[in-house]
Amino acid sequence: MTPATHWIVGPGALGRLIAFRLAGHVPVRLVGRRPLPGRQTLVTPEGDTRVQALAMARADALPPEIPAVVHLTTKAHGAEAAHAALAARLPDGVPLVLWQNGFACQPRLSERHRGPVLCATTTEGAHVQADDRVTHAGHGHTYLGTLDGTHADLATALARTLTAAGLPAEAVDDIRVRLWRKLAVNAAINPLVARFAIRNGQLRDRPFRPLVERLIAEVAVILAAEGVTPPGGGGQEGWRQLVWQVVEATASNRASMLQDVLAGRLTEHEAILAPLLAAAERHGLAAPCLADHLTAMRLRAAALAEPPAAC
Ligand code: KPL
Repeated sequence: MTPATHWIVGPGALGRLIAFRLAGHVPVRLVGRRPLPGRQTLVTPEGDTRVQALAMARADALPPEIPAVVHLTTKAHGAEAAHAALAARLPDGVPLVLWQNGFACQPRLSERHRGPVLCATTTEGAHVQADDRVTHAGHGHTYLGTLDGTHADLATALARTLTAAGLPAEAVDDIRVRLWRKLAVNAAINPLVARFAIRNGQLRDRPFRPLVERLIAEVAVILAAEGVTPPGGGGQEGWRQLVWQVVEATASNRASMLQDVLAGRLTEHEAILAPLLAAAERHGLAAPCLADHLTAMRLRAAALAEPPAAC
């Protein structure tokens, strides 16, 4: 890959982690709606502290350069607006990498963007500590590919660049399945922990365990109808094993959706639950537990959007 600038649009925890790691290898520019300090600190999973100057730009004041790649690292619900704000500025052919959870913006932006669109799914863990400080909480793995399996060379080159920068990555030809698998895990865990304000490990106990099992059962039937193979190829048992494995591995964590709720932010319910319910409807399947969670999360989102009552 030529060493032209990688734009990273969405300087949250993941965006800043990617920018920080890539910066020693390729030119990077962080693009956001508001200015952030140019000197950024990264706390590594090993507990080391690294300080680095990162080039920044405001989304409404972009420099006149043509990026080699645009990484979109906003939350899922911000991705399409962030892309729309940039699209007119980009010549045809600039590759876009979508780092969002769920399966909502990926098919839409793959249609709309005038260049190759890679989707990424990652288990890298990061959280923001301050405007100038991000913690890389745990090493993970990233898979990259286009939804239609094209542009394998581009995916391989980008995976190499990320790997060399300390973010192990692999080009795959089944990213659609991998995105749905992550979505399945998120759908079985996140709405419950967000609504009941519990850590992931508490799902193992009553009264939550049967609620997780019901969600897994609904997800398994929907994804079987969608032709998304469970991990290990093992039907509903494959989904159960995957979800409970993740609950175990993240037992002491507060899931991203709970963190969003606690911080008063919009959650990613539309990107995670709505695609499952749309698939259920396409296949004539009932999914009452998923529907109940989506309704509850939509009510919360509507309340967030309401102006405070005058008093
Ligand atoms: O990805 C996650 C999240 O926090 O969003 C896990 C911990 C796997 C739960 O779905």
